[in-house]
Amino acid sequence: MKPLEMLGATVLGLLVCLSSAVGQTLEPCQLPIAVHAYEPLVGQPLTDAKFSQPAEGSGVTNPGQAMVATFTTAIGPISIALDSTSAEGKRPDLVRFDFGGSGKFNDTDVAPFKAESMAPNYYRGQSTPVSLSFERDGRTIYVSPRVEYYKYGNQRHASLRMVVAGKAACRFGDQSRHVMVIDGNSNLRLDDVSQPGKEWLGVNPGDTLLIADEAGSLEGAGAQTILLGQPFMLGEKLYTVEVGPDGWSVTPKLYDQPTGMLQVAHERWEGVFAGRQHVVRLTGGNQPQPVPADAYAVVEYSEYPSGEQSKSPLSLQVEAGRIRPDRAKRCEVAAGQTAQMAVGSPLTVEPEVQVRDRQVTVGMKLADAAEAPNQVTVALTHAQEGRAKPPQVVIRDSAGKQVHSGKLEYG
Ligand SMILES: [Ca+2]
Repeated sequence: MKPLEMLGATVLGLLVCLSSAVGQTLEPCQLPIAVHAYEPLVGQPLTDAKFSQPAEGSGVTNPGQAMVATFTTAIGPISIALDSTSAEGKRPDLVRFDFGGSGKFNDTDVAPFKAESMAPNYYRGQSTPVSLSFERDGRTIYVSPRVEYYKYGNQRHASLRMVVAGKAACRFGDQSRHVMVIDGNSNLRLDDVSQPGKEWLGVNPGDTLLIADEAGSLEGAGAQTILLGQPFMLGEKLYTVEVGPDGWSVTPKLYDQPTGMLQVAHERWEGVFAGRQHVVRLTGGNQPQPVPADAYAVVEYSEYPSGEQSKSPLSLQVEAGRIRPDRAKRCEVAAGQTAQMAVGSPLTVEPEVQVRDRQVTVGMKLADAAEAPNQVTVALTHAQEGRAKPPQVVIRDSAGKQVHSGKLEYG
């Protein structure tokens, strides 16, 4: 699974609400939106760049040095040119975007490109965020593209990340809610449902669905951030949304597949759980939550202090390690039943001591309640400082006398 990605971009989408589950026809909407850094969403850049020299008359400034990279997206190819502002430039300092994928960069949008690391045989950098738009199939698509590029000897690698989102007002039974779909897999469509990993436990990320609270806020305590296709509760009923075949329209629906309840017995947590067919992203407390009937394994999980401790900067992170899906420990959620998933605290600490001659090495293995230390990595994380302070170790002899004390170091 990719590391959690922060999505930060100013985007605008067009999402049309066609009808509700109870048959009301809604006004189409087209709203400008700003997507702030929603955490933690699953996202991934396009990395399938095919490189080529710029064609004759392609519009680059520095045809001798410039390099064109073309990516495949669901709406056709998109090309970028790593170019420079001066015809004599030795390194790229400019990215040109060709959203039509024709390899022509005359009068196209540009973004500054900054070097992050340079050596005689090595170069790495990324573009500065800019807000751009282009026309496709009669629709204006707003993007904030980010390009990363490195060249090592003759090897090149480029990635392109473009976050687009669409927002709509939808009617769910007797409730009106704004919803927003965020393109979590950078393919410029908003209809991708996340799938469980096939080879390794994890998620092939799709798109993310945000449901605003009653006040219209997508960030308020009553707002929900889930994965597209996942059911969600509104006014005692389970709904989902379906995105139309054009990838840009959404229809609310009552969720009619078998569901059970998943309970995690902690007060503040969030997690992504992969079943055999479904993937869910849940944010919760002690209350059971509705999920499609399936057998779920933990992909990632964060737990936060609650009550008086809630301002503590420490949190507990659990991530699935490399394990085949058929060997993963799973929590079976049967239709109509509630299942308890053991995950997170309490942690167990297992010292690992190696003695070689007069040298003693002390290690520590952390495991969470899933009792599967071979399947997960567990970390205590400090909100500002990253990793929590390393633990102190005191070694005593059989009489209880302290013979050594020290601090463990992160390996
Ligand atoms: Ca998508």
